[in-house]
Amino acid sequence: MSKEPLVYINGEYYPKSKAAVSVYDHGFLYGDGVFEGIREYDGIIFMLREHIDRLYDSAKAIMLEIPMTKEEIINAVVETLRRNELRDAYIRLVVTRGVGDLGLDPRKCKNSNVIIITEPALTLYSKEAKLKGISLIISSVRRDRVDATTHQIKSMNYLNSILAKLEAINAGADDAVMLDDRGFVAETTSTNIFIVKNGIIATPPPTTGALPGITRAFVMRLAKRLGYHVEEREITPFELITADEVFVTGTGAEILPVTKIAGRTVGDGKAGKITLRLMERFEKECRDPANGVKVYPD
Ligand code: PXG
Repeated sequence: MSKEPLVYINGEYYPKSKAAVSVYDHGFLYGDGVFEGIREYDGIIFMLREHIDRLYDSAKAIMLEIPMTKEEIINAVVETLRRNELRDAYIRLVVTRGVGDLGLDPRKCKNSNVIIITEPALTLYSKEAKLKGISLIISSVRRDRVDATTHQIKSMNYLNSILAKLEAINAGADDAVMLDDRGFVAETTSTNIFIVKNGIIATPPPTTGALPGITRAFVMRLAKRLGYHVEEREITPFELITADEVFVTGTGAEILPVTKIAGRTVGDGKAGKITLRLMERFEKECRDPANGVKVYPD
């Protein structure tokens, strides 16, 4: 039998089958907690510091104290990967409010729980599937407002996204675009979205309630370095449907072309030129030690 993966919980390592938190944890009872999804490519944890910064920002927004320094968390992520001997992994870092009573008062939760799960990286999409692109519906479920449970906070409450995902599944599409409460494009259920029109790249701002994605920020910088004009601005559903190219970005998805939106074919129905160029560059950049934290010494 192959060795069971180890899961980090509050400084201890537990075999996967024994890794558990209490049913009184407010993360379970109320979705009261924050998380990050992170990728390791060839022994490099891509953009780890940026993910940790965002974790602390999310925690600050919900007044959740993380009982470790950023450096301690980085070391714990590195150690978990080493113990599991992983070079290409998906990392789920979760901080929950911890055990409380059945009321929702967070003051009853004295100790937050810090959990690090690492798994071999799944290839979500084959190369052909990636090039074929994905189909999106435009969901009737609006992204939560910035003055409510905005996705600027990467919290454990994903029902807003899950409702839209269910709608996509029921419609036979791969995923759903979510609009903000004014009707502007925000993002998909778990990726940021970009359009290309006449060679100019645009993506919606976080004021739509979209998560300020780490991949999004990286791709914006990369595109600028390659000489493209990149705008962060409001995008209407009309602009989305009539774009030359559309692609989504995320830790799991990386960069994925979108070839169908709400039944309309995007561009010529294939991955666009600029999208392909960014995908190609991204594949190299995510393995560059300059863009992450090394897990193993040379
Ligand atoms: N928007 C939302 C709502 C997200 O949850 C992104 C955008 C992309 O952000 P990053 O920082 O990953 O570029 C996310 C990502 C997964 C997965 O398996 C990803 C997320 C949540 C759950 C699963 O890719 N968040």
